[in-house]
This record gives sequence, structure tokens and C-alpha cells, in this order.
Amino acid sequence: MSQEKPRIAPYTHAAAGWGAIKYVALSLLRERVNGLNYRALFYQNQPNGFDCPGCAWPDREHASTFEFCENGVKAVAAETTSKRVTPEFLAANTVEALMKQTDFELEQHGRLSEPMVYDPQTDTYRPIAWDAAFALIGEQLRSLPSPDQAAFYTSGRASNEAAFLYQLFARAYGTNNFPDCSNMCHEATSRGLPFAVGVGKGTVTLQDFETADTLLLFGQNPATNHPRMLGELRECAKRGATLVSINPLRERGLERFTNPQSPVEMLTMSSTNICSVFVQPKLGGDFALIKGVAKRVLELDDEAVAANRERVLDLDFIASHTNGFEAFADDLRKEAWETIETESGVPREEIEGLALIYVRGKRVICTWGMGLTQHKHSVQTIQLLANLMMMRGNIGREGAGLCPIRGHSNVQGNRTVGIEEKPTQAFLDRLGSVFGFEPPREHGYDVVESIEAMRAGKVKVFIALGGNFAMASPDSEITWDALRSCDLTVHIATKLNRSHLIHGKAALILPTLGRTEIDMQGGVAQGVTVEDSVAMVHISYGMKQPATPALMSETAIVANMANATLGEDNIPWRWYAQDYSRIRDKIEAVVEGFEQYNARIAHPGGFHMRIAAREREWDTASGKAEFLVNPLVVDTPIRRAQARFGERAMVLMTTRSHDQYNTTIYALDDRYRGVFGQRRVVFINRDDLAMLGFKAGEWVDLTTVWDDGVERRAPGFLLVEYNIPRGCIGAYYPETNPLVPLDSVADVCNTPTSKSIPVLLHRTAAPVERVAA
Ligand SMILES: Nc1nc2c(c(=O)[nH]1)N[C@H]1C(S)=C(S)[C@@H](COP(=O)(O)OP(=O)(O)OC[C@H]3O[C@@H](n4cnc5c(=O)[nH]c(N)nc54)[C@H](O)[C@@H]3O)O[C@H]1N2
Ligand SMILES: Nc1nc2c(c(=O)[nH]1)N[C@H]1C(S)=C(S)[C@@H](COP(=O)(O)OP(=O)(O)OC[C@H]3O[C@@H](n4cnc5c(=O)[nH]c(N)nc54)[C@H](O)[C@@H]3O)O[C@H]1N2
Ligand SMILES: [Mo]
Repeated sequence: MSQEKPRIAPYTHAAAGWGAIKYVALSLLRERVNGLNYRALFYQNQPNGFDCPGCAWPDREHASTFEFCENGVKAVAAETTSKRVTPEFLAANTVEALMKQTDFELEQHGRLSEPMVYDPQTDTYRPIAWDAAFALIGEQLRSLPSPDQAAFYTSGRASNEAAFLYQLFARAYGTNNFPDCSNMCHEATSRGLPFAVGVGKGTVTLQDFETADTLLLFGQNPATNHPRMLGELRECAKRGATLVSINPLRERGLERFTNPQSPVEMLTMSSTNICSVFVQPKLGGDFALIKGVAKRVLELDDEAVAANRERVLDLDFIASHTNGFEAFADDLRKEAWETIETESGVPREEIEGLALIYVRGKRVICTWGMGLTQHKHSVQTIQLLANLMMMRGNIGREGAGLCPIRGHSNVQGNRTVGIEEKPTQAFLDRLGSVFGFEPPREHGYDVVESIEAMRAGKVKVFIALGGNFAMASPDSEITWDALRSCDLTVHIATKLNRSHLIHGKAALILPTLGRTEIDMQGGVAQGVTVEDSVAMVHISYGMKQPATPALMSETAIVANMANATLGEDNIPWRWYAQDYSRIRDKIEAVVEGFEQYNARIAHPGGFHMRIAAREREWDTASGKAEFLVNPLVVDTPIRRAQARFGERAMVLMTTRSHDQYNTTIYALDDRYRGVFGQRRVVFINRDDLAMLGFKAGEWVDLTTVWDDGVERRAPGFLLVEYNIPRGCIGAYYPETNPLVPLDSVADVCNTPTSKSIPVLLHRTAAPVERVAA
């Protein structure tokens, strides 16, 4: 598959279907999977099985027959591979040599097998006993002049139990420095929505998808990133619901879909059309677009009043549940259509068409992904989307609501149980009183602030519970320097990745169990709990023997780090790690919504965390949902770049290919976008190719237009003509992270603006290996 010759060939089939099945067969073969893996797959998202480590999309009651998902299969195959990173392998390969390998190659070495410590004499990692590793961590942390010189990163796969113990450890130690993957992902959702509707989560459940008649899908690519969601969308489409994709790219996966679970569709080679309408704003144009739709809704309401027809606005909802509608309406009336059209890149007729679809919908769900959250004005855009939904009372009733689509399988749960650099005082009060200590009150560092603090010598110890910080973070060179300036870096991980190679003066790699593996503590197999994108909490049990006997669970690693640092006089860390139900009891005592936690997760499918907004209760300062007014800003980094370079300055989005999971590269294809055997491509509009004097198939370097005098260059990308708006280009992450300036962040939430970077394209020669091939 990936080893095939690089080529570009547009995809003409439906998404999923036989292509997905073929991929699965190949990925199982490639990972030299044995019989156990089929068993592992079978138990994925089953009542007594493990939660899929793939994504945070919910399951139907966890009780359906095997839910087939290509994404899940890839994640499980990657975790259950029979290949191992052994001490011999690491002794034979210096860090310098490993740095020359691609991320794809690093991934291929398999599972980490033993705890390892960096040896500067030989520039290799060598084995270390668990106790010695924990002692090293304890010594380093205790020797810091201030606990705020340590940062505790989390990637969203950690279970509630591991994450809760981890934040307790860091706070008992004395800091709120919790950079996490959310800071780079749905932070705009988590920070923006509470001011609007009182909660930073979605308001729908899976059942709402059964009765929704209109779905607006903003900026996400479910065929690749949430394949099980596609099954749900297909059911909606079959029922006759109207589905609209709002995305600069016309993602193939949203056009047609063959359900691998439907034998009839598979055999007859038929497929269901998913989206009937495609709106293609320019990158970052959603704010203006949504404003236009809202403005048109208001106009339609005015017309209804004039013609004495039924009102378009939900006046009852607005009157009894919201504040600020008049100011919002004034703002909409003042906005000129011309500005809306220019800034969104969508013609007025299309915006009016979208408004008509919206108002015809009796039950509207809107979903969104990274296409909305990774821009300068993401928070404002999401608040505006909430306003649009509130205009017609589309929140807190059946079949309608807000639905942010989360990434990592437990990223939402991590926040719920306290992975949060800006905790509320109420949370800290409860934590302190339950465990008998005074937690730190100052806000801690997020991802971007942690990198800045490392650079400034203010953070000296960096600990990562999962993830690949060096590759996921922006401004790679600066981030790497920051990590290298640390005294100690610690990575709790399942597989080797580049973050392990970009290390501090001292460095540890601590190998841990994956979701699929049996977690024995005190002679009893432990389950861990996770919260999905729609706030369902359920338990997950591993099914497979651990990859090696030396692995330790994340929860046990955290408990041992805490014990080595703080001792057990106040908190019996290892006693908690002996039986995870003890941790759940404490989560219940500290975090609202976990009443009878242990009893309720015993129920198949788990339980739903209460979302007040779903019941039209608003946890805002005023007790009402708020129409927040945000101006349309035209002075953006992109505009400033265009002022200097004219239309040659393009906006770059960094996005995922089909065969990757964030920084993990499974293979080199992006099937639905027609890219095979390669990743260094850039998607560009035909007219922009002509304007720049380039041809598809030529090669370019990309440089960022920024004003700090730093040259940011990503070399060697193949130009691919694509259906993308003019002035916009797309390329894959993480290859393009060196282009994202550290201080190019979203207002309010500090998320790197990975989907809107001003860049220039420079002609370059084809790479040597491509010329030779
Ligand atoms: N197979 C696989 N599954 C995954 C992941 C993975 O890497 N691989 N990652 C997981 C994680 S952590 C996450 S957060 C999710 C990410 O899942 P998505 O949210 O789908 O993330 P991206 O692939 O970055 O794609 C974003 C989509 O937004 C569009 N877009 C870009 N800019 C804009 C814009 O300005 N406006 C609009 N309207 N659209 C825009 C792009 O064209 C693309 O279709 O997936 C999760 N699931
Ligand atoms: N330019 C650009 N940058 C981005 C994005 C983008 O769209 N564009 N997207 C952002 C987003 S949405 C996110 S969420 C972040 C992702 O940032 P991260 O979450 O930090 O990155 P991942 O690639 O998901 O982490 C993969 C690593 O996690 C480890 N791992 C896997 N499973 C487990 C497990 O069960 N336990 C433990 N302890 N470790 C495990 C493995 O070692 C693997 O190498 O990247 C962000 N960065
Ligand atoms: Mo994410």
C-alpha cells in the first residue's frame, strides 16, 4: 500500500466500503497480527471490551454488534503490533541516527518494551529499573526551587483514573502547569461556549441524530477522522435529513459512503449520498459566513412580520432563555453584505440559500471540528454559531443542538477530571478538602506558554502522559530548542516517537499499557473509564496480554512518580493504583456529575454526564444563554501578509491525511483525496497555479510571512491541483508545523492557528530520490 510508487489519482468511489476492508486486511498483515488481534478487534467498543483508542465518537449503547471502523482497526493494529523496540535496538541506534528516520519509520519499530534512560556518553537509551526511574523523577522534582518549574503534559488518551491521579499529583506537588493536547485542539470550544451556554461541551446525544432533520457540518472530515460518525450521517441522509458540508475542501468522504456494516450496500456496490449541499468558504471565512446566515435569518423574520406569516425567530426561547438579542440583532443589521461576501469568500446567494436550509429545519444539529477551532477568531466563531442556533431555539430540545466533534478518545474526560491549567476555584476547593492539602491557586501554563517558559528557563522538568509534544506543537525548531533546554524530560508512551529523541539533559521513556491490554492490579483485572464526545462515560477492559511483562499501567506509573516525589504520608498513591474503583470514589467526591460512579459504570453503555444546557439550564453568570456580540475583524495576519505580497501571499491549512493518527503515520496514502505513497504535497487551486506561474507536478518550498525576523521554511512539496478556494492551500501536519509561529494563536484560548498561516511558495527542484525514481 504505502510502499507503492508516489502518485496522484483522484478518488472516484464511495467512502468506506471495500476500500476500507482492503485497507484493514493489509494493515493486519503489515503488523504481523496474530489470531489475538482479530479477537481484540471483535471486542472493540463492545459491552465487555475496550474503548476504541481511535476517536471520541460515541457508540450506540456499546451494545451493537461489532462496529466496523477503519480508523479503529488502524489504531488497534498499531497498538497490538508484534514488533518491539528492544534495549538491543536502542543500544544499536544512537539518538542522532534515529533522528534521521521519518516519523513513519519510527512508528514501524513497534511497541516500547522496557523503561529506558538516556545515556549521554553513548547517545543511546539504555534500560533502567522502574524504581531507579521513579527515584530520578522524584529527585529532580524535589530539587526544583519552585513547583512551577515543572510542566505536566497530557494527550487525550489517558483514562479518567490516570488523568485524575496525575492532576492530583501535580497539584499536591504544587503546580497547575497542565499543557494538554486540547490546547491545540478544541480549546476554542471549551473556552468559548461556557460564556454563551454555560458549558464547554456539546449539548446533543446520539439519539438526537435519529430525529434531526438538518445537519450543518462545519470544518471536519469524518470519513477519515471519525468514520463511525459517517454511519450515523448516512442514516440521517437515508431518512431524508438535509446535510450540508461547510468546508473549503469538497471532502470526498462526505459525498458518498458505502457502509461496511451493510451487506446489501457492499454486495450491490451501492452507496448513500451523504451531503446534498457543499458550501466552500475560504479558510477562516466561517465567522463572516455564519454572520451572513444569521443576518439573513433576521431578514427572513422581518419579511415574515411584514407579510404576517409565522415568525422565523423562536421568540419564546429568546425571551425566556437568553440575554442580549437586541444588541446582536443590531450588530447583524449593521454588517454590510459586501464585507460578509469578501470575508467569507461565499457569494450572497449561497449564504441566503444556507439560511433558507437552516430556517426550514425544525431540528438542527451543527457539528464542528478543527476547521473552526484552529484560527485566530475561533472562539468568536463558535460563539456566533451558538447565537445562530439560539435564534431558532435549536439548543436544548430533541434532535437539535451543538455538537463539537472531539479528537482523542478521552480528551473530554481528561478536562472533566481536572486536566486544566485554569481550574475553577470551586474545583480546587473540593480537591483540597477531599485530600487535605492546599492546591496552588495561580493559573498554570498551557502548551504555548509552556514552550515559552521552557525557552526562558522557567520550566526545567517536562513530563508527558502520552502524546508527541515535539511533533504536535507549533514552530518545531523553537519547540525543540525549548525541550532540549530542560533538565529532565519524561515520556510515558506506548510507541517510540520523535519527542523521545528531542530530550532534556536527563531523559526517560516509560513504556505503558495500551487500551487493548489487560491491566492487572492486586491480582484483579482493572477497567478504566472514558468520556466520549457526547458526554457518555463508560468502562473499558483490555483483552490482550501486555506487549511485554515489563510494562506498567499509566495509573501505576503516576502513583509511583507521586510516591517517589511526595511520599505517602498524606495520600496513599499506590493504594489507589491497586484498585481503580478507589480512584473513582474520589473522582465522585471531587467532580460534580459522577454520583454513584462505580455503580453506574457497571451498567452496559455506562451513563450520561449531565449537560445543564441540554435541559435549558444555563450555568452562565446571568443564568441565561448569552447572545455574545463579536465584531468581524479584517486586520488579520493574512491581510497584513497580503498587504506586503499581494495575492502571492496564500493561507495555509495544516490537516490530516487518511493514513495518520495525528503525529502517528500509519502509511503514506490519503485515499479519498487521491494522494498515494507520499505526504509532501500541497493542494492548490488551478487559477492560483496560473497566477503564480506554476504547474501541477512542480515542487515548491513554503515560507511563513511573519514579522519577527525568524525564517520559517518547510522544503519540498509537490503541487497538486485541487478543488479549494483561491488564495487557500492545504498540506499535512506535522510536516508543516515548522511553519506555524508560536505566537500565532487564537484570541482568548491561545490555540495555535494551524488552519490559517500566511505563506509564500517558492519554486524548487524535485527531491533527489524523486528524480532518481
Ligand atoms: N484517522 C484519524 N482519526 C483522527 C485523527 C487522526 O489524525 N487520524 N485525529 C483525531 C483528533 S485529535 C482530532 S482533533 C480529530 C480531527 O478531525 P477533523 O476536525 O476532521 O480535523 P482535520 O483533519 O484537521 O480536518 C479539518 C477539516 O476542516 C477543514 N477546514 C480547514 N480549515 C477550515 C476553515 O477555515 N473552515 C471550515 N469550515 N473548514 C476548514 C479541512 O478541509 C478538513 O476537512 O480527529 C480525530 N480522529
Ligand atoms: N499543525 C498542526 N498541529 C496540530 C494539529 C493540526 O491540525 N495541525 N492538531 C492538533 C491536535 S487536534 C491535537 S489533539 C494534537 C495531538 O497531540 P498529541 O496528543 O501529543 O499527539 P499524538 O500524535 O496523538 O500522540 C501519539 C503518541 O501517543 C503515544 N500513545 C498512544 N497511545 C497511548 C496510550 O494509550 N498511552 C500513552 N501513555 N501513550 C500513548 C504514542 O507514543 C504515540 O506516539 O496535535 C495538534 N497539532
Ligand atoms: Mo485533537
